[in-house]
Amino acid sequence: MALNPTDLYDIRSLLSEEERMIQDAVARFTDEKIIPIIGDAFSEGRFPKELVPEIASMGLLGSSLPEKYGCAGLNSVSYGLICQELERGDSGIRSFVSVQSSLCMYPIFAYGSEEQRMKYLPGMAKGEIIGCFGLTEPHGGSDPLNMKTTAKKDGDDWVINGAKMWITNGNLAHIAIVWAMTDEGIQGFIVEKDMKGFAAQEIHKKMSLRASVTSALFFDNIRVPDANRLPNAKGLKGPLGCLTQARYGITWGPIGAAQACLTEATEYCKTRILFGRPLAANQAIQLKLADMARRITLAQLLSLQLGRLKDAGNMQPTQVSLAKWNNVRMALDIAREARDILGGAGITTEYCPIRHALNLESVITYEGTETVHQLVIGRELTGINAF
Ligand code: TGC
Ligand code: FAD
Repeated sequence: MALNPTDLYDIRSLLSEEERMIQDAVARFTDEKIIPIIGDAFSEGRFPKELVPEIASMGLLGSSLPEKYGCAGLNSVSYGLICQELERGDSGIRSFVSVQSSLCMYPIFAYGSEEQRMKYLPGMAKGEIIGCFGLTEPHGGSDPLNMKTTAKKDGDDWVINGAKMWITNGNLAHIAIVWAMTDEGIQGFIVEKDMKGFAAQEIHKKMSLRASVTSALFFDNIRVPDANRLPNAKGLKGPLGCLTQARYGITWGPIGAAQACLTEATEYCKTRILFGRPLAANQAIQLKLADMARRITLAQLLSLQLGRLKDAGNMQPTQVSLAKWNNVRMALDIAREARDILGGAGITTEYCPIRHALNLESVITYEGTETVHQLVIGRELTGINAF
């Protein structure tokens, strides 16, 4: 029986029937709705907002949260498969879903009051309320404890001042989860875009994640009622807990990007005739394709085991760091290699590798840079904090 080139170890056989159905549904959506438009959207620097209603109606927003809040109540492996299939289309679409689900809906669910959950989550699941997550600041994202944005209590309100940088969905968002330093350490606030003193400014000239909105946020004496403070998050572990959820999904996403690049490079070199034979008949090319398949297989096994650990309630942040580092590095290397195999044709968005390679330059930086994740593992091994 012929093996599936993008699933050489038949990882699919380890999935439940429900997980396979979800993967197939999202794969169809990617093939039919994302892939036909994404090259142009990327070239135009446009987030394809028209896809949001269908993404929402498929239950892909906050998919792991309970049905009580209008969500699909899926397990973590299903969320991972959603990320994988969406990122096979484009990292920007997966980013939209990651931010909405893991960085905005998750903190409201995990740290919010029941009133906050009922107020925001059903609308967010429907895609009617879009969120963004403001942690990174202009002076250095790797060290979020050095936060300059402040929230000062004033009567029943909080007054927030400061700025955030590189915020996905910033100009699309109706609400922002804003992390600010208070007298009791870092706390999270649900800031609504209509609150006086809030401004979002889109960041242009990006060469990466062009089909995604990235913004700077500014807070000028915004008055936020105490009812909009997340009551159950104090200290850096509040935002880091959200990052663990998002980083988990990001371990899966780049597998999809790498699969798309392997598929495109393989098809191309089977029909490209050079020196009287298909490019694919050269050992040097086959070695590259084989290496891609090997690295994709290892990444698939890492993410699946991580997902099973997460569903069993046993996943540790260091394990997420290892998979985020490995899988994004794997995909970035594969996208660059696939681009090379396509020769000159590889530099246009007619083919996917350059778009994926450029996108993965962001993915390797956001949600903790590669170095940050390496240092997390180093600290786990040695017990010495080298940050
Ligand atoms: P440390 O002071 O040791 O820890 C503080 C508290 O947090 C706990 N903790 C975690 N909890 C959950 N998940 C994690 N990953 C956690 N890591 C630490 C820790 O146990 C402690 O709890 P407690 O009870 O003792 O207070 O902080 P640290 O030394 O671990 O942090 C250092 C470092 C560098 C790892 C951290 O600052 C870091 O991760 N920096 C990178 C920042 C980052 O990733 N920013 C991402 C911004 S959001 C984004 O990029 C979105 S892109 C989305 C998209 O478009 O898809
Ligand atoms: P810096 O922290 O300044 O790091 C610069 C370099 O120094 C990196 O190579 C880093 O690895 C290295 N470095 C840092 N510390 C050390 C050390 N101790 N030892 C050795 N090397 C070190 N943030 C949000 O809050 N919300 C979002 O929605 C969001 N979306 C994003 C979307 C995009 C497209 C991008 C590019 C970024 C996004 N970010 C977001 C920000 C992202 O999380 C940060 O870019 C990231 O955390 C790195 O921060 P920085 O860019 O300030 O780099």
